[in-house]
Amino acid sequence: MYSKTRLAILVLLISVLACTTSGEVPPATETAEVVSQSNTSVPTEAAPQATPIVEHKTKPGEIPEIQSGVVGDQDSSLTADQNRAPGGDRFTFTRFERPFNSEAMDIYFPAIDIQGAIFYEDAQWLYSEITLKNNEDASFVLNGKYGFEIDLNVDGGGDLLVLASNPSVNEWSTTGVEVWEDSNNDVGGQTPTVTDNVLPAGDGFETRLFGGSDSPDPDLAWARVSPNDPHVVQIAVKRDVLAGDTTYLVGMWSGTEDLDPALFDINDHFAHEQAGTSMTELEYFYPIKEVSELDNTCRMAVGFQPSGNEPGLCPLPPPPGGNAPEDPGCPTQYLVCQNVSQIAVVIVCYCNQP
Ligand SMILES: [Ca+2]
Ligand SMILES: [Ca+2]
Ligand SMILES: [Ca+2]
Ligand SMILES: [Ca+2]
Repeated sequence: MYSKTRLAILVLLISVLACTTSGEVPPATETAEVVSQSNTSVPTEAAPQATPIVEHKTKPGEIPEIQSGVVGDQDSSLTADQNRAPGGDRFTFTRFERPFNSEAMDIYFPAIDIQGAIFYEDAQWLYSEITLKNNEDASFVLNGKYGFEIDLNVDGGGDLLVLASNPSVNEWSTTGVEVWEDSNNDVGGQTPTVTDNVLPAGDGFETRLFGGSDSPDPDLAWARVSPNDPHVVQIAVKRDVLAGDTTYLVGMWSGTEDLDPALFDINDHFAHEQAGTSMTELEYFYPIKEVSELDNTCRMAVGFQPSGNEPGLCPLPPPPGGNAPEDPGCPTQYLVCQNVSQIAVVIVCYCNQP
């Protein structure tokens, strides 16, 4: 009675440990540049609430050439005219595919429909590059929140959340960028990445490390619209947030109001009946209700070779001639993988589990 579920998954391509070079980023003591947070280089004369000038000492450069991870995600435009997602919305496993309005699901939001993402590292920064749906509409704007969640100790519970709201310019900017931490370790509840039976009263990501007026480091995180593609948002955060860790999981998010640091894990904060689903196959829960206008991806392993059992991990492709490792999110018999690149081995796995 169920139709096919497709989890579009790309797999870690190349693990790049903190790499290279000596001269990429000038030391903080050199040539401090002053950048207004409001992107106005000259304060206007009659601005009663002028944005404070923030002295920035370091900001990200160009995206590194070598990626540390790549992930795909469902394209909900394919079934948007049927007021449903094509797959990938598995609430109990913290997987969302619902770039639609609540209840009616008759408004599709291409600007929050993640198509794929790439993660990069260099000596000073972590970068995510999230591609939203190009709907061939000249009025397209990135008017949502975009970000990534880092699970440092690979236990399934997110530890850091980087969010950028309404990125609008092609220059790196700190405007609208926030970094949140789960200091008391309650994100994920008792069983991280899986809905808890008893909803815990957690406070999600409760500690804001960046984005307020009191940020200790005014250069911690940045975002911009890709200079090459208006459907792509690029976000950078200093790798200082990792506190020296080099092995972690990272997953991507987009959304509007429900992409709220205080609501994590969203599938512990809401019951499935409250949240609904975007998939008509799950008729008891369809349509989406209190959790809407939201999309995310599975998690990439960065800095290590995953075993396949890491919580929230994108399904691994089977080794040549072999079977894929058991994955509770996608039993082996439902895993379909293919190479989608002409120039490299880029394996995409779909989960056809009903
Ligand atoms: Ca998704
Ligand atoms: Ca999507
Ligand atoms: Ca964790
Ligand atoms: Ca917390």
